[in-house]
Amino acid sequence: MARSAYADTFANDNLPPPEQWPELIFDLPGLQYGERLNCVVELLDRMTATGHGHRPALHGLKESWTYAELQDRVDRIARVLREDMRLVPGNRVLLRGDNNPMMAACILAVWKAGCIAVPTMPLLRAKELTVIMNKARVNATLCSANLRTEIEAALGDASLRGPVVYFHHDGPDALESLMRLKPPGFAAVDTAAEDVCLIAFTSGTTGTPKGTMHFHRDILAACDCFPKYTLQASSDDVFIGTPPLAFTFGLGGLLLFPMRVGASTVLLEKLSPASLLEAIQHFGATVCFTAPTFYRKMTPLVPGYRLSTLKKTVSAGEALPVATREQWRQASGIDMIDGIGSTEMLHIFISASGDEIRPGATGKPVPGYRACVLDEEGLPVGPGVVGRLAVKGPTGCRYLADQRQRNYVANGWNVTGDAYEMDADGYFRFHARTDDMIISAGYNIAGPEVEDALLKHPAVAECGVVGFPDDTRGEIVKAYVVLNAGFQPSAALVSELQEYVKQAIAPYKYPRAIDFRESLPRTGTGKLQRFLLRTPEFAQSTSSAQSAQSAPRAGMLEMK
Ligand code: 3UK
Repeated sequence: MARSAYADTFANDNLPPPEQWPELIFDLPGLQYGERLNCVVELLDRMTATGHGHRPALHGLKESWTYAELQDRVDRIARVLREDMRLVPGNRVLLRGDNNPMMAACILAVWKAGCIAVPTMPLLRAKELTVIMNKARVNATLCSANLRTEIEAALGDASLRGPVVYFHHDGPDALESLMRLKPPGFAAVDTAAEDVCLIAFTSGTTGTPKGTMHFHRDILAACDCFPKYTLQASSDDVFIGTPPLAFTFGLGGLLLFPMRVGASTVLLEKLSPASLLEAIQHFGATVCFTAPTFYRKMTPLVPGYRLSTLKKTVSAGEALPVATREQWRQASGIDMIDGIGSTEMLHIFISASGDEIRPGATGKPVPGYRACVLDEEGLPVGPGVVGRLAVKGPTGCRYLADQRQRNYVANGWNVTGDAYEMDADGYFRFHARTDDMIISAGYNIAGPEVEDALLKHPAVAECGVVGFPDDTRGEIVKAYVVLNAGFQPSAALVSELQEYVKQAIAPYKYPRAIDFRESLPRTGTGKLQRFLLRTPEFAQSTSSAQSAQSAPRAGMLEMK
């Protein structure tokens, strides 16, 4: 391994032992990287060096920066980190901000300064931040002033976690003020390709969050697979979307991928389905990244906007129901690019675009990756058998000091925890998260398949299907349903929905129980919280759909 540039060896010291790493594959010509690599040199400095500096890079609510302007900000922040905050290469910097140009500049500056970014979701509370700070042994924090309350609560005795600098305010100690005092220019630290630059925490529904460690090389490798081969992005593209930069789905889709091809990206916070459509129209966006439920909510609003620039829409985070794909296509004329990615793999590794799309399947391994389905013994199974999805490629899982590394990596394969099936043509079809499979009277039933069927019914806006304890069957299939405007909960509607599912899929899968709700619990990254749907508390909570019709629906990725 090439010499690390890090004076602080914490990250390298806490990598899993080499025998627990996944196998890494670099068999594409575009994935041959040198031993020394700072990804910001490739993503930013190279753009200005090749005459691209005048082109737009980031658009925010109030400002737009060219590549040259972004580079100037990044260099000044890097100086503040090294010269004022006294950080050394290898130190961890906790980052906290909504999606906006300053947050993006901070992430890039941390990398350019040879430090390690630890981005955190804006919705996290002090308790969760403390866990992250302790696990990643954070040395300093850059935080947007509007999010300072939880940081202050988490820091407690601030001296323990090093200096904290706030941006988006105008005091003399603000990051902006410190930046103004700096001379321009900063030479990127000469990091090794295998120096860790990102510790991305999983949104972990259970247990303590896991820190996934990614190298400078991983950042480029993610850019050189999905965006290049599947998305086929170009420098004229204008990216937009909702996932937070602290979630690798958003970091890649809304910052790294556009920069890798010299495109521009729109970074806006607190987007709603209507304001995202408005922003697509206003900025002339061509590529959109968000999660299935957000597309579902945008679909009925599409006719109110001029979206002629929009060419490609990417859906990830959870399975894309066929009904959502069809309705989106009818409304927008665009064939959705579904893709499965994970924090561990950094980004999307199975997907399809254009003529390769097959509704109901996620797609095929993205060039650079390979995938297979494993049985209980860890052996690959043939087409048509449901088993555990396993992938490998140029990126892979390395948890920061975590025993659970052994659960994710087996025999060099990354095992994502998803139940998948490969068909005879090599397309991968999602069934459920492995631990979300419902077992009813001896049958294995995948909740998402039942959700797919229900979502095609005009009354159904959202739904979540889980197993519910039952004395005779072990579990029964239970559906929580959010109704579209104009539909009321009733016993007749329950029977109608049950009948509807029985007509669409094998009748034994129909939901024996249906409960109407005003909204369903989701994570900040847009995932349905199925584990909450399974709790007795949720089952017993009065259906707000019947008692309080006016309660607002919880917005997916609407950071409110
Ligand atoms: C699920 C999907 C079916 C699947 C992510 C794109 O979601 C991301 O990362 P997370 O670590 O979760 C990973 C898990 O989410 N999933 C994601 N996409 C799909 N299931 N179809 C899909 N298209 O269970 C996976 O194991 O939060 C997604 C890019 C970067 C990401 N981090």
